[in-house]
Amino acid sequence: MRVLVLGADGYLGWATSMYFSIRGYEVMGVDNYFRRGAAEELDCTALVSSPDLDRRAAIWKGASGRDIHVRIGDVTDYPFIRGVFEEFMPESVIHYAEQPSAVYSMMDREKAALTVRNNLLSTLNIIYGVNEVVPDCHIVKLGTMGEYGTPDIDIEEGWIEIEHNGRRDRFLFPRQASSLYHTTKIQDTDMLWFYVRTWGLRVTDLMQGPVYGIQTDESVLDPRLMPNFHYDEIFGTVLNRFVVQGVAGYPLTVYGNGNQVRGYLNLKDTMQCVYLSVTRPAERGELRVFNQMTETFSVNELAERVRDVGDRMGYRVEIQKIENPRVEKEDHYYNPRYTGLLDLGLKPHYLTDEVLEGMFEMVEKYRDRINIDAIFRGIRWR
Ligand code: USQ
Repeated sequence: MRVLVLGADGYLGWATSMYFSIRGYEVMGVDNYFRRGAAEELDCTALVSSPDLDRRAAIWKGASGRDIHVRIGDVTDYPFIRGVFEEFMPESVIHYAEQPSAVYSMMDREKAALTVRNNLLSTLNIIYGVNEVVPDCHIVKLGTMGEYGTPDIDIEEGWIEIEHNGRRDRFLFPRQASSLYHTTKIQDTDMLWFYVRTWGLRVTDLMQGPVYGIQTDESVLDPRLMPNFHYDEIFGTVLNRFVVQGVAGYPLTVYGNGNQVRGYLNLKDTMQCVYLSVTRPAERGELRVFNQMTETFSVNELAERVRDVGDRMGYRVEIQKIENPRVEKEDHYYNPRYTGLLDLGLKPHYLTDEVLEGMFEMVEKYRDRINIDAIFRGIRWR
């Protein structure tokens, strides 16, 4: 089976490419190196410097004996991506080709415009490419739990039945994001749902929470295959940041009162979830939605876990509550349903102390590369 991974240079994209490749899939990875370039420009490169995709594919071939085909180009360039569809004729396309950072999208007008243009046009071009070239191809789209925001009711898995004035219908669950980036993901979902209804595409939307982790079962084969792990304020997710802060002796940056709750998952579980979605595709004319997370934590709980494990390992980890640079609810109800992927067979890797210890050990190996100045600059939402 042919799987096209768009955004293959990213934290999730490269790990996903190897995950499918080792399982016998023919994989083509596409990227325009947007995040690499932006991270260089903003002086916040990843903890581990990873070779470009062509070189990583060659290292992967040496380590596993398998090929990952690479094409460098921009998914917002329609002739380019249509050409990729014609050449590779994928049966599944995994869409990670988006500007992935909430913080980046809130920095200034240019970055807001880039986020809108990149995320919406890439999604539109994939929809057109699939419909014109491979209409049966299954689109697996990385959405985000942040699309739902933090409503004062239980969060259902994508859909909700509403009874109104004695009649019932099923709708996408209401969404109200707290960054422009998250808002573009809502718009992506709306666009996909429109074309599912209109053209009968098959789509799975994975509403993913913040991911943590630095290794997968494939990346252990060679350190040059590691995911590009960000710990900076712009591209790093909170738990990855906290572990690096713990190693660097930088007080953990808890925003506001730290009661914000999100649904988290291990990078290894992202691989499983995407794989399960590809192997059990949505039907034609179906928008299937899964909430992709395995457990919930408040920021305070994460900080305390990192401090306790770090202290036991001989680090002196402090927690510092700082004024929240974001506009988000700090005290809120949070009760999402996330049973769909478990029903498909997901076997979660929960956040144990051993997992945190493993992260500390990996980060320790690269501590000389930690750029303290990238950890917190205080980029404000308003
Ligand atoms: N936070 C802190 N201190 C920090 C960094 C973050 O307290 O140093 C807090 C944030 O205020 C937020 C929570 O931790 O309440 C999560 O923040 P995050 O930076 O880990 O996650 P977020 O910006 O929401 O975005 C990340 C990924 C994005 C993905 C999203 C899933 O960058 O691509 O879509 O997680 S979710 O949050 O469920 O929407």
